[in-house]
Amino acid sequence: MNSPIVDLRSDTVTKPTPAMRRAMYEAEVGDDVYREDPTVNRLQERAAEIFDRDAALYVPSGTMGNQTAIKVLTRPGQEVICEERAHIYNFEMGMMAAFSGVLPRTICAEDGILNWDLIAPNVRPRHDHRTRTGLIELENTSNLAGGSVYPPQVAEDIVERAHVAGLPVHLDGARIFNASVALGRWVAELTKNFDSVMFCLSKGLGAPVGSLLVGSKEFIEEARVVRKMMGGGMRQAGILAAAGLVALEESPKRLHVDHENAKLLADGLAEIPGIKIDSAKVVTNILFFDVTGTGFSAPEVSQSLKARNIWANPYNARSIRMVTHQDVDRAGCERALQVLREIVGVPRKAAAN
Ligand code: TLP
Repeated sequence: MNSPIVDLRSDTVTKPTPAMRRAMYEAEVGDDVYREDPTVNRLQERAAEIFDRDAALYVPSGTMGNQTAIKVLTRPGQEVICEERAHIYNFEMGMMAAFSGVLPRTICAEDGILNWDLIAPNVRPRHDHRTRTGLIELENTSNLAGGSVYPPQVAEDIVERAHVAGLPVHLDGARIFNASVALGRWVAELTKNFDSVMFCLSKGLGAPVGSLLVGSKEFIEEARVVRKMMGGGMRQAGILAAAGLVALEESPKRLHVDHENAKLLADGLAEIPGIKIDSAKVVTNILFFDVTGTGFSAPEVSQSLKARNIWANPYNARSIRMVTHQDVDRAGCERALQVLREIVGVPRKAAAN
């Protein structure tokens, strides 16, 4: 008999829980472009309350949330400072250039964690010859840096100094609840002075669709216009928002389990000959490991894993990403480790079968 699939490709792959499906079935709906969907309104009010902000806006995806914020907070021809592994730069299809007419100015930082000393030399004030900085963007947790978490004082310091320099700061908080659980701090504390915050319901929180932008009333009103420009006015979206409400209330309580499972994977991987990972750096639900020392490429290992129902994507020729979430349990992670040991423990030819 085939073992069940253990899908470690991303926390985006989760299926709605029975409670979410029930809430979706029972959701009261209306036309959200007229602001008449009571369930969307409730989700937005609840998000604003949890983040201790004036207002929130439901958007179909994290990408739309980030790009909406960039559009509202910048003018064409400006630069956006971000870490070189930032999702807005690498995975949002060049949209900051295509839609907002801005350029990324990327900075490489250890573990994806920027600080003001790294940012300051890259800030370009108004000048007769040089492109001007319009926005600073942080990502917490940092996806491509393996789910790393901003120390709260470092993020606070960046925001404070950016504001002194007259610059807004946007937070890609797709996984801010993972940061909150890892640090034992409320999301409102971790995000308090950012000009805009995007967080996802459809990553670790497990909802099928949707993200939220939170910020001031003025920011959210502008964001509403931009969402409509992008075709993000979703009409009877309460059907989706209902699952989001369940995710927002219930899922943060269980994220520590995903972090424990990621740690279990990281510790197990660190013991497999040829695999390189610093398991001390795995503090949330994402990990990357280098397979070069096994003699196999990352795509080869990924293919062999898939043949045994363990799904994990190669990030490049050398490394593989694994992400834990509500639909993988400890037993699944143990099986992933066992299969990996078998794959890299056999001679190169046999393992490719
Ligand atoms: N991340 C996805 C892929 O796009 C890489 C994943 O599988 O991790 N910000 C961050 C930090 C993200 O990781 C993601 C999605 C987004 C924004 C965009 O969210 P969606 O997919 O809802 O547009």
